[in-house]
Amino acid sequence: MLQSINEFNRMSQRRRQFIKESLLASLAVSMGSNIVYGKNIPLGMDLIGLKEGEEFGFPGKSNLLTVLNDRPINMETPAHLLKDVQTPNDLFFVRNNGLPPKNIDPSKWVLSVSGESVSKKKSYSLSDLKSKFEQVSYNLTLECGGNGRKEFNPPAKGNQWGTGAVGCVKWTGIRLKDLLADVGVKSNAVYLGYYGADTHLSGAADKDPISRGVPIEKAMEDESMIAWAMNDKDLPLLNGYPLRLVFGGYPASCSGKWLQKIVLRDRVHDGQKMQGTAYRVPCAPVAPGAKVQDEDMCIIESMPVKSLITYPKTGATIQQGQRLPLSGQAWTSGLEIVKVEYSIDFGMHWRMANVSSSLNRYAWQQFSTEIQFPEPGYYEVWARATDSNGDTQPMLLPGWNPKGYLNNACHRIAVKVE
Ligand SMILES: Nc1nc2c(c(=O)[nH]1)N[C@H]1C(S)=C(S)[C@@H](COP(=O)(O)O)O[C@H]1N2
Ligand SMILES: [Mo]
Repeated sequence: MLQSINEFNRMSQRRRQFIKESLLASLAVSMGSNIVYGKNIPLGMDLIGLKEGEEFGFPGKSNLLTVLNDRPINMETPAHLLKDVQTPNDLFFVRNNGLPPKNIDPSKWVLSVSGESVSKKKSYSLSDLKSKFEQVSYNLTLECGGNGRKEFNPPAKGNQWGTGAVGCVKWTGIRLKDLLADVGVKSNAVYLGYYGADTHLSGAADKDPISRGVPIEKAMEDESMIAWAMNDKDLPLLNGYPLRLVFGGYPASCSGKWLQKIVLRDRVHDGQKMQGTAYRVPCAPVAPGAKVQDEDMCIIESMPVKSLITYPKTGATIQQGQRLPLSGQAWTSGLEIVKVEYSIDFGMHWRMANVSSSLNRYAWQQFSTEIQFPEPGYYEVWARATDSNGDTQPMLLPGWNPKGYLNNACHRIAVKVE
Protein backbone atom coordinates (compact mmCIF):
# COMPACT_ATOMS: atom_id res chain seq x y z
CA MET A 1 0.00 0.00 0.00
CA LEU A 2 2.85 2.42 0.81
CA GLN A 3 4.94 3.69 -2.09
CA SER A 4 8.57 2.71 -1.98
CA ILE A 5 10.55 4.92 0.40
CA ASN A 6 12.77 6.31 -2.37
CA GLU A 7 9.86 7.33 -4.50
CA PHE A 8 8.17 8.83 -1.48
CA ASN A 9 11.25 10.88 -0.57
CA ARG A 10 11.48 12.29 -4.10
CA MET A 11 8.03 13.78 -3.81
CA SER A 12 7.34 17.27 -2.67
CA GLN A 13 6.47 17.88 0.95
CA ARG A 14 2.91 18.93 0.01
CA ARG A 15 2.23 15.91 -2.12
CA ARG A 16 3.64 13.69 0.59
CA GLN A 17 1.32 15.25 3.10
CA PHE A 18 -1.64 14.69 0.77
CA ILE A 19 -0.78 11.05 0.17
CA LYS A 20 -0.26 10.47 3.85
CA GLU A 21 -3.69 11.91 4.59
CA SER A 22 -5.49 9.88 1.95
CA LEU A 23 -3.55 6.81 3.02
CA LEU A 24 -4.64 7.42 6.60
CA ALA A 25 -8.22 7.81 5.48
CA SER A 26 -8.14 4.52 3.62
CA LEU A 27 -6.37 2.83 6.53
CA ALA A 28 -9.10 4.13 8.82
CA VAL A 29 -11.67 2.51 6.54
CA SER A 30 -9.89 -0.86 6.64
CA MET A 31 -9.54 -0.68 10.40
CA GLY A 32 -13.13 0.40 10.84
CA SER A 33 -12.12 3.32 13.03
CA ASN A 34 -10.24 6.59 13.11
CA ILE A 35 -6.49 6.19 13.77
CA VAL A 36 -6.17 8.77 16.49
CA TYR A 37 -2.41 9.47 16.34
CA GLY A 38 -2.19 8.48 12.68
CA LYS A 39 -0.08 11.45 11.65
CA ASN A 40 2.73 10.16 13.89
CA ILE A 41 3.01 6.78 12.15
CA PRO A 42 6.64 6.44 11.00
CA LEU A 43 7.06 6.15 7.25
CA GLY A 44 7.10 2.55 6.05
CA MET A 45 5.83 1.04 9.25
CA ASP A 46 2.94 -1.41 8.89
CA LEU A 47 0.08 -1.29 11.36
CA ILE A 48 -0.22 -4.50 13.36
CA GLY A 49 -3.96 -4.23 13.02
CA LEU A 50 -3.61 -4.61 9.26
CA LYS A 51 -1.28 -7.59 9.37
CA GLU A 52 -3.43 -9.34 11.94
CA GLY A 53 -6.53 -7.58 10.74
CA GLU A 54 -8.91 -10.35 11.69
CA GLU A 55 -8.53 -9.16 15.26
CA PHE A 56 -10.90 -6.38 14.32
CA GLY A 57 -12.82 -8.28 11.70
CA PHE A 58 -14.59 -11.03 13.61
CA PRO A 59 -17.84 -9.47 14.76
CA GLY A 60 -18.74 -10.17 18.36
CA LYS A 61 -15.54 -12.10 19.02
CA SER A 62 -12.67 -11.23 21.36
CA ASN A 63 -9.20 -10.82 19.89
CA LEU A 64 -8.01 -13.08 22.72
CA LEU A 65 -9.29 -16.11 20.81
CA THR A 66 -6.67 -18.12 18.93
CA VAL A 67 -7.37 -18.03 15.19
CA LEU A 68 -6.62 -21.42 13.58
CA ASN A 69 -7.98 -20.58 10.16
CA ASP A 70 -9.72 -17.57 8.65
CA ARG A 71 -11.32 -19.27 5.64
CA PRO A 72 -13.40 -20.88 7.00
CA ILE A 73 -13.16 -19.07 10.32
CA ASN A 74 -12.06 -21.34 13.15
CA MET A 75 -10.99 -20.03 16.51
CA GLU A 76 -10.49 -21.55 19.90
CA THR A 77 -10.48 -20.26 23.46
CA PRO A 78 -7.26 -20.31 25.50
CA ALA A 79 -7.75 -22.56 28.56
CA HIS A 80 -7.44 -19.79 31.15
CA LEU A 81 -10.34 -17.90 29.51
CA LEU A 82 -12.72 -20.83 30.05
CA LYS A 83 -12.90 -20.28 33.82
CA ASP A 84 -16.51 -19.09 33.94
CA VAL A 85 -19.60 -21.14 34.71
CA GLN A 86 -21.03 -19.49 31.58
CA THR A 87 -18.46 -18.77 28.90
CA PRO A 88 -18.79 -15.12 27.77
CA ASN A 89 -20.22 -14.91 24.23
CA ASP A 90 -17.19 -13.16 22.78
CA LEU A 91 -14.94 -15.94 24.10
CA PHE A 92 -17.00 -18.88 22.80
CA PHE A 93 -15.09 -20.85 20.16
CA VAL A 94 -16.05 -20.77 16.48
CA ARG A 95 -15.98 -23.75 14.15
CA ASN A 96 -17.14 -23.02 10.62
CA ASN A 97 -17.10 -25.43 7.69
CA GLY A 98 -18.19 -22.84 5.14
CA LEU A 99 -18.88 -19.12 4.83
CA PRO A 100 -21.39 -17.55 7.24
CA PRO A 101 -24.45 -15.94 5.67
CA LYS A 102 -24.37 -12.17 5.13
CA ASN A 103 -26.99 -9.45 5.59
CA ILE A 104 -29.30 -11.48 7.78
CA ASP A 105 -32.75 -9.97 8.27
CA PRO A 106 -34.22 -11.74 11.32
CA SER A 107 -37.74 -10.53 10.48
CA LYS A 108 -37.55 -12.58 7.24
CA TRP A 109 -35.90 -15.67 8.72
CA VAL A 110 -37.84 -18.89 8.07
CA LEU A 111 -37.34 -22.33 9.59
CA SER A 112 -38.97 -25.13 7.61
CA VAL A 113 -39.56 -28.69 8.75
CA SER A 114 -39.92 -31.50 6.21
CA GLY A 115 -38.62 -34.98 5.40
CA GLU A 116 -40.00 -38.50 4.95
CA SER A 117 -41.03 -38.83 8.59
CA VAL A 118 -42.87 -35.55 9.10
CA SER A 119 -46.69 -35.75 9.32
CA LYS A 120 -47.25 -32.17 8.14
CA LYS A 121 -44.57 -29.95 6.55
CA LYS A 122 -44.50 -26.55 8.24
CA SER A 123 -42.59 -23.28 8.28
CA TYR A 124 -42.05 -20.88 11.15
CA SER A 125 -40.83 -17.31 11.42
CA LEU A 126 -38.69 -16.34 14.41
CA SER A 127 -41.67 -14.66 16.02
CA ASP A 128 -43.76 -17.84 15.48
CA LEU A 129 -41.11 -19.80 17.36
CA LYS A 130 -40.96 -17.22 20.13
CA SER A 131 -44.72 -16.98 20.58
CA LYS A 132 -46.09 -20.47 19.83
CA PHE A 133 -43.84 -22.52 22.10
CA GLU A 134 -42.71 -22.48 25.70
CA GLN A 135 -39.38 -20.68 26.09
CA VAL A 136 -36.70 -22.57 28.00
CA SER A 137 -33.08 -22.02 29.07
CA TYR A 138 -30.43 -24.65 29.73
CA ASN A 139 -26.71 -24.48 30.37
CA LEU A 140 -25.26 -26.85 27.79
CA THR A 141 -21.65 -27.67 27.07
CA LEU A 142 -20.71 -27.73 23.39
CA GLU A 143 -17.47 -29.38 22.38
CA CYS A 144 -16.20 -29.93 18.85
CA GLY A 145 -15.53 -33.61 18.16
CA GLY A 146 -12.04 -32.60 16.99
CA ASN A 147 -11.08 -30.74 20.17
CA GLY A 148 -7.56 -31.92 21.10
CA ARG A 149 -6.84 -33.13 17.56
CA LYS A 150 -3.38 -31.62 17.48
CA GLU A 151 -2.05 -34.23 19.91
CA PHE A 152 -2.72 -37.22 17.65
CA ASN A 153 0.10 -39.14 16.05
CA PRO A 154 0.20 -39.94 13.18
CA PRO A 155 -1.30 -36.45 12.85
CA ALA A 156 -4.86 -35.99 11.67
CA LYS A 157 -5.78 -33.48 8.99
CA GLY A 158 -8.10 -30.64 9.87
CA ASN A 159 -7.97 -27.70 12.25
CA GLN A 160 -5.27 -28.41 14.80
CA TRP A 161 -7.45 -27.77 17.84
CA GLY A 162 -5.65 -27.55 21.18
CA THR A 163 -7.93 -27.63 24.20
CA GLY A 164 -10.26 -24.73 23.46
CA ALA A 165 -12.99 -25.97 21.08
CA VAL A 166 -15.37 -26.14 24.02
CA GLY A 167 -17.59 -23.81 26.01
CA CYS A 168 -20.70 -23.78 28.13
CA VAL A 169 -23.33 -21.06 27.98
CA LYS A 170 -26.92 -20.49 28.97
CA TRP A 171 -28.90 -21.14 25.79
CA THR A 172 -32.43 -19.77 25.42
CA GLY A 173 -34.98 -20.90 22.89
CA ILE A 174 -37.53 -23.71 22.63
CA ARG A 175 -37.47 -27.45 23.06
CA LEU A 176 -36.95 -29.20 19.77
CA LYS A 177 -39.46 -31.84 20.82
CA ASP A 178 -42.20 -29.19 21.17
CA LEU A 179 -41.64 -28.13 17.58
CA LEU A 180 -41.56 -31.75 16.45
CA ALA A 181 -44.86 -32.39 18.22
CA ASP A 182 -46.33 -29.48 16.27
CA VAL A 183 -45.35 -31.00 12.90
CA GLY A 184 -46.02 -34.58 13.99
CA VAL A 185 -43.35 -37.29 13.94
CA LYS A 186 -44.18 -40.48 12.06
CA SER A 187 -43.37 -43.75 13.79
CA ASN A 188 -40.74 -44.56 11.17
CA ALA A 189 -38.57 -41.54 12.12
CA VAL A 190 -34.92 -42.49 12.68
CA TYR A 191 -32.89 -39.32 12.43
CA LEU A 192 -33.14 -35.54 12.41
CA GLY A 193 -30.99 -33.60 9.94
CA TYR A 194 -30.28 -29.90 9.62
CA TYR A 195 -29.44 -27.43 6.86
CA GLY A 196 -27.99 -23.97 7.59
CA ALA A 197 -27.76 -20.75 5.61
CA ASP A 198 -23.97 -20.82 5.35
CA THR A 199 -22.43 -21.50 1.96
CA HIS A 200 -19.80 -23.90 0.66
CA LEU A 201 -16.26 -22.51 0.49
CA SER A 202 -16.20 -23.12 -3.25
CA GLY A 203 -19.17 -20.80 -3.69
CA ALA A 204 -21.18 -23.65 -5.25
CA ALA A 205 -24.84 -23.06 -4.40
CA ASP A 206 -25.75 -26.75 -4.70
CA LYS A 207 -23.22 -27.92 -2.10
CA ASP A 208 -23.73 -27.76 1.64
CA PRO A 209 -20.74 -26.99 3.85
CA ILE A 210 -22.19 -29.38 6.43
CA SER A 211 -25.56 -31.04 7.05
CA ARG A 212 -25.54 -33.34 10.05
CA GLY A 213 -28.00 -34.19 12.82
CA VAL A 214 -28.88 -36.59 15.62
CA PRO A 215 -30.81 -39.83 16.18
CA ILE A 216 -34.48 -39.10 16.84
CA GLU A 217 -34.15 -40.20 20.51
CA LYS A 218 -31.59 -37.44 21.09
CA ALA A 219 -33.81 -34.90 19.33
CA MET A 220 -36.60 -35.78 21.77
CA GLU A 221 -34.60 -35.13 24.95
CA ASP A 222 -35.81 -32.28 27.17
CA GLU A 223 -32.56 -30.32 26.78
CA SER A 224 -32.36 -30.60 22.97
CA MET A 225 -33.03 -27.07 21.79
CA ILE A 226 -33.58 -24.62 19.01
CA ALA A 227 -31.88 -21.54 20.46
CA TRP A 228 -31.75 -17.86 19.58
CA ALA A 229 -29.85 -16.56 22.60
CA MET A 230 -26.59 -17.22 24.41
CA ASN A 231 -26.33 -15.80 27.93
CA ASP A 232 -29.49 -13.73 27.36
CA LYS A 233 -28.10 -12.02 24.23
CA ASP A 234 -28.66 -12.72 20.53
CA LEU A 235 -26.37 -15.45 19.22
CA PRO A 236 -23.16 -13.94 17.85
CA LEU A 237 -23.19 -14.06 14.03
CA LEU A 238 -20.38 -16.63 14.00
CA ASN A 239 -22.21 -18.90 16.44
CA GLY A 240 -25.25 -19.16 14.21
CA TYR A 241 -27.29 -15.94 14.47
CA PRO A 242 -30.28 -15.81 14.42
CA LEU A 243 -31.11 -19.49 15.14
CA ARG A 244 -29.35 -22.78 15.81
CA LEU A 245 -29.74 -26.26 17.19
CA VAL A 246 -28.02 -27.17 20.47
CA PHE A 247 -27.43 -30.73 21.63
CA GLY A 248 -25.46 -30.95 24.88
CA GLY A 249 -23.11 -33.91 25.18
CA TYR A 250 -23.04 -34.71 21.45
CA PRO A 251 -20.21 -33.52 19.21
CA ALA A 252 -20.97 -29.86 18.48
CA SER A 253 -21.09 -30.65 14.75
CA CYS A 254 -24.66 -31.90 15.39
CA SER A 255 -25.70 -28.44 16.58
CA GLY A 256 -26.55 -26.79 13.24
CA LYS A 257 -26.00 -23.03 13.04
CA TRP A 258 -27.93 -20.49 10.95
CA LEU A 259 -30.71 -23.06 11.07
CA GLN A 260 -33.07 -22.88 8.09
CA LYS A 261 -34.32 -26.37 7.58
CA ILE A 262 -34.92 -29.44 9.69
CA VAL A 263 -35.60 -32.79 8.06
CA LEU A 264 -37.09 -35.81 9.80
CA ARG A 265 -35.60 -38.84 8.14
CA ASP A 266 -36.73 -42.46 7.94
CA ARG A 267 -33.02 -43.44 7.72
CA VAL A 268 -29.74 -42.15 9.10
CA HIS A 269 -29.40 -38.64 7.66
CA ASP A 270 -27.10 -38.67 4.63
CA GLY A 271 -26.17 -34.96 4.48
CA GLN A 272 -22.71 -33.48 4.01
CA LYS A 273 -20.13 -34.78 6.54
CA MET A 274 -22.19 -37.77 7.64
CA GLN A 275 -20.03 -40.25 5.71
CA GLY A 276 -16.44 -41.48 5.44
CA THR A 277 -14.06 -40.28 8.13
CA ALA A 278 -16.06 -37.11 8.87
CA TYR A 279 -17.27 -37.17 12.47
CA ARG A 280 -16.89 -40.94 12.47
CA VAL A 281 -14.42 -43.17 14.31
CA PRO A 282 -13.50 -46.84 13.96
CA CYS A 283 -16.26 -48.89 15.63
CA ALA A 284 -13.53 -50.99 17.28
CA PRO A 285 -10.03 -49.77 18.28
CA VAL A 286 -7.36 -49.78 15.53
CA ALA A 287 -3.57 -49.38 15.49
CA PRO A 288 -2.39 -45.78 14.98
CA GLY A 289 -2.25 -44.98 11.26
CA ALA A 290 -4.36 -47.99 10.25
CA LYS A 291 -6.57 -47.83 7.14
CA VAL A 292 -10.17 -48.36 8.18
CA GLN A 293 -12.88 -49.62 5.84
CA ASP A 294 -15.91 -47.41 5.48
CA GLU A 295 -18.26 -50.02 6.92
CA ASP A 296 -16.08 -50.25 10.04
CA MET A 297 -16.58 -46.56 10.87
CA CYS A 298 -19.29 -45.45 13.34
CA ILE A 299 -20.89 -42.02 13.78
CA ILE A 300 -19.75 -40.24 16.95
CA GLU A 301 -22.60 -39.78 19.38
CA SER A 302 -21.77 -38.98 23.02
CA MET A 303 -18.63 -37.01 23.84
CA PRO A 304 -16.39 -38.59 26.49
CA VAL A 305 -15.76 -37.41 30.07
CA LYS A 306 -13.17 -34.62 30.15
CA SER A 307 -11.67 -31.80 32.19
CA LEU A 308 -9.62 -28.67 31.67
CA ILE A 309 -7.36 -26.75 34.05
CA THR A 310 -8.27 -23.08 33.65
CA TYR A 311 -6.08 -21.76 36.48
CA PRO A 312 -3.14 -21.40 36.57
CA LYS A 313 -1.62 -21.31 33.10
CA THR A 314 1.46 -23.33 32.24
CA GLY A 315 4.46 -21.30 33.41
CA ALA A 316 3.06 -20.36 36.81
CA THR A 317 5.85 -19.90 39.36
CA ILE A 318 5.32 -19.91 43.10
CA GLN A 319 7.53 -19.73 46.17
CA GLN A 320 8.20 -22.85 48.22
CA GLY A 321 5.71 -22.97 51.11
CA GLN A 322 3.02 -21.17 49.09
CA ARG A 323 -0.11 -23.08 48.16
CA LEU A 324 -1.08 -23.09 44.50
CA PRO A 325 -4.79 -22.60 43.80
CA LEU A 326 -5.92 -24.94 41.01
CA SER A 327 -9.27 -24.72 39.25
CA GLY A 328 -11.03 -25.76 36.09
CA GLN A 329 -13.99 -27.33 34.33
CA ALA A 330 -15.16 -30.92 34.01
CA TRP A 331 -17.94 -32.30 31.80
CA THR A 332 -19.46 -35.49 30.52
CA SER A 333 -22.40 -36.47 28.38
CA GLY A 334 -25.66 -36.70 30.28
CA LEU A 335 -24.17 -37.88 33.58
CA GLU A 336 -22.70 -36.14 36.63
CA ILE A 337 -19.02 -35.56 37.27
CA VAL A 338 -18.58 -37.23 40.65
CA LYS A 339 -14.85 -36.75 41.14
CA VAL A 340 -11.94 -34.67 39.88
CA GLU A 341 -8.46 -35.67 40.98
CA TYR A 342 -5.08 -34.12 40.39
CA SER A 343 -1.57 -35.48 40.35
CA ILE A 344 1.74 -33.64 40.73
CA ASP A 345 3.94 -36.73 40.25
CA PHE A 346 3.11 -37.85 36.70
CA GLY A 347 0.14 -39.92 37.75
CA MET A 348 1.63 -42.02 40.58
CA HIS A 349 -0.61 -40.49 43.24
CA TRP A 350 -3.92 -38.71 42.88
CA ARG A 351 -5.63 -36.34 45.31
CA MET A 352 -9.21 -35.10 45.30
CA ALA A 353 -10.30 -31.62 44.23
CA ASN A 354 -13.69 -30.15 45.15
CA VAL A 355 -16.37 -30.36 42.46
CA SER A 356 -19.45 -28.16 42.18
CA SER A 357 -22.81 -29.58 41.21
CA SER A 358 -24.00 -28.85 37.69
CA LEU A 359 -26.65 -26.23 36.91
CA ASN A 360 -28.49 -28.87 34.85
CA ARG A 361 -27.75 -32.02 32.87
CA TYR A 362 -25.06 -31.37 30.17
CA ALA A 363 -23.69 -28.28 31.97
CA TRP A 364 -20.05 -28.38 32.92
CA GLN A 365 -18.98 -28.43 36.57
CA GLN A 366 -16.23 -26.49 38.30
CA PHE A 367 -13.40 -28.04 40.29
CA SER A 368 -10.99 -26.34 42.65
CA THR A 369 -8.35 -27.12 45.21
CA GLU A 370 -5.07 -25.86 46.63
CA ILE A 371 -1.83 -27.70 46.03
CA GLN A 372 1.16 -27.98 48.31
CA PHE A 373 4.46 -28.97 46.76
CA PRO A 374 7.10 -30.89 48.75
CA GLU A 375 10.20 -29.08 47.47
CA PRO A 376 11.41 -26.55 44.89
CA GLY A 377 11.56 -27.70 41.27
CA TYR A 378 9.61 -28.37 38.08
CA TYR A 379 6.22 -30.05 38.33
CA GLU A 380 3.42 -31.03 36.03
CA VAL A 381 -0.09 -30.82 37.36
CA TRP A 382 -2.53 -33.25 35.79
CA ALA A 383 -6.30 -33.28 36.24
CA ARG A 384 -8.62 -36.24 35.76
CA ALA A 385 -12.43 -36.31 35.95
CA THR A 386 -14.65 -39.32 36.60
CA ASP A 387 -18.38 -39.47 35.92
CA SER A 388 -21.25 -41.28 37.62
CA ASN A 389 -20.80 -44.23 35.28
CA GLY A 390 -17.21 -44.65 36.53
CA ASP A 391 -15.81 -43.50 33.18
CA THR A 392 -12.60 -41.54 33.52
CA GLN A 393 -9.93 -39.87 31.39
CA PRO A 394 -6.86 -41.61 30.00
CA MET A 395 -3.52 -40.07 30.98
CA LEU A 396 -2.24 -40.38 27.43
CA LEU A 397 -4.07 -40.27 24.12
CA PRO A 398 -7.16 -42.42 23.74
CA GLY A 399 -7.85 -44.53 20.64
CA TRP A 400 -6.26 -43.21 17.46
CA ASN A 401 -8.73 -42.51 14.65
CA PRO A 402 -8.21 -41.11 11.15
CA LYS A 403 -9.57 -37.60 11.83
CA GLY A 404 -8.35 -37.16 15.40
CA TYR A 405 -11.65 -37.04 17.27
CA LEU A 406 -12.54 -37.63 20.93
CA ASN A 407 -9.24 -36.79 22.59
CA ASN A 408 -10.09 -36.68 26.27
CA ALA A 409 -6.59 -37.25 27.65
CA CYS A 410 -5.84 -35.55 30.98
CA HIS A 411 -5.01 -31.86 30.68
CA ARG A 412 -1.55 -31.01 32.00
CA ILE A 413 0.11 -27.77 33.01
CA ALA A 414 3.72 -27.07 34.02
CA VAL A 415 4.51 -25.24 37.27
CA LYS A 416 7.76 -24.16 38.94
CA VAL A 417 8.33 -23.92 42.66
CA GLU A 418 11.29 -21.72 43.64
N1 LIG B 1 -24.54 -24.46 9.59
C1 LIG B 1 -23.46 -24.89 10.24
N2 LIG B 1 -23.61 -25.46 11.45
C2 LIG B 1 -22.52 -25.90 12.12
C3 LIG B 1 -21.22 -25.82 11.57
C4 LIG B 1 -21.09 -25.20 10.30
O1 LIG B 1 -19.99 -25.07 9.74
N3 LIG B 1 -22.24 -24.75 9.66
N4 LIG B 1 -20.15 -26.36 12.24
C5 LIG B 1 -20.46 -27.39 13.22
C6 LIG B 1 -19.34 -27.79 14.02
S1 LIG B 1 -18.25 -28.90 13.33
C7 LIG B 1 -19.18 -27.36 15.31
S2 LIG B 1 -17.92 -27.92 16.29
C8 LIG B 1 -20.13 -26.38 15.90
C9 LIG B 1 -19.38 -25.17 16.41
O2 LIG B 1 -20.26 -24.25 17.01
P1 LIG B 1 -19.73 -22.80 17.35
O3 LIG B 1 -19.06 -22.24 16.13
O4 LIG B 1 -20.92 -22.02 17.78
O5 LIG B 1 -18.72 -22.94 18.46
O6 LIG B 1 -21.11 -25.94 14.98
C10 LIG B 1 -21.61 -26.95 14.12
N5 LIG B 1 -22.70 -26.44 13.35
MO1 LIG C 1 -16.79 -29.61 15.11
